[in-house]
Amino acid sequence: MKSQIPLIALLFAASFSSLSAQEMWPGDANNNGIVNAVDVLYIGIAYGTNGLPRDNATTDWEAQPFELWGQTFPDGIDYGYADADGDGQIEDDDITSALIPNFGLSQPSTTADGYSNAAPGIGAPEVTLTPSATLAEAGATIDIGLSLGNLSQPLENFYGIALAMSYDSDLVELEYDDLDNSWINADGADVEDVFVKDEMSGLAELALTRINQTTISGSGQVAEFSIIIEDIIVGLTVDTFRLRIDSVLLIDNNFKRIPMVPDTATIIIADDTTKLSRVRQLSTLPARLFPNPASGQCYLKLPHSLSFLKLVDAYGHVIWQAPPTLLEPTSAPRPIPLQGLPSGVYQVQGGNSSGVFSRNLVVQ
Ligand SMILES: [Ca+2]
Ligand SMILES: [Ca+2]
Repeated sequence: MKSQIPLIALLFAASFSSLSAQEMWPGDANNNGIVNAVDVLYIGIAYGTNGLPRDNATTDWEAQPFELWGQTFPDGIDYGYADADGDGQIEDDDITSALIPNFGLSQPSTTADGYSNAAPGIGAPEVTLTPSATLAEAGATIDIGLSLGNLSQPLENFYGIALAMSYDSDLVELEYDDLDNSWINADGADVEDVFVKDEMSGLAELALTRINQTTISGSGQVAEFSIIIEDIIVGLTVDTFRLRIDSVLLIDNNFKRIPMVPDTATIIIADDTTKLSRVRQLSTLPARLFPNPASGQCYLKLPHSLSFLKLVDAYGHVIWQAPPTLLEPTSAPRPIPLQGLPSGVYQVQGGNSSGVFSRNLVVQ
């Protein structure tokens, strides 16, 4: 019986505190228990609004009593939750001095953020990741453009977007490049952007929001990521990097959620592209080599454009590389010079962004 007394006191204290005061946690603008990119959208919607400052306000991650502002988001959340620094105004400081320092922090109990992904093929607008190359050697830097909508399906009434992403952080260094000007601020409006990554978990979030309560329509690139491929891929000669948008939340200025189709960027990384031929699932290009065996010269028949074409000896040494003119798409056989080569088994290797091939060639 003794143990029941503290339990009752605890329950009483808990219910008393929830009845007597509203509490907010700095940065958790939608009061769902966690600080993330979605909270930036709430600050964007309420941006510029004034209300009651908090007494003894701090941006530390702790519950703080506050008085309701009386103005609410469409889901009923009071604007006072968005005043992360407690100065009585929703503005940039709420992002820089509270939301970003507290990003990722949570309470034991959280509720869903209402991300709104659409399935492909149902006509929803798309968020697209476009890498500058899909096949790269270690050490390279590749840009990955982030686009919203496209020319055939522009976005109507853009106000803000939050993205939760995952990536292979053991393979690359991921950076975010803000585009000062894109279609989402083509009218000169200000845009707040927040990018946060966690290299340990390989999770990253991005929020972009207008802050003047008006929308804009359009399509195209709005941001750019760059990845720097690490030099060492231990124990592997080829690997696959993916940057995947797991969750997307696109809103208009009334916080109407517009479902979007997410995307994944895939880049094949090799410490040496000549070794790509050893990966069976990539050998998809229908290349034909003739004559074989050959002497003096042989031909490759493959209509696709190529990003590389080379002749490799049995030790993996590159004997010959095709000049750019030989990489263009053609229905004609591409000549491969073999003059002066010792007899033996060689490999003809080539590839483009959609695949690679490797064919054994016997030189007589
Ligand atoms: Ca939140
Ligand atoms: Ca504030």
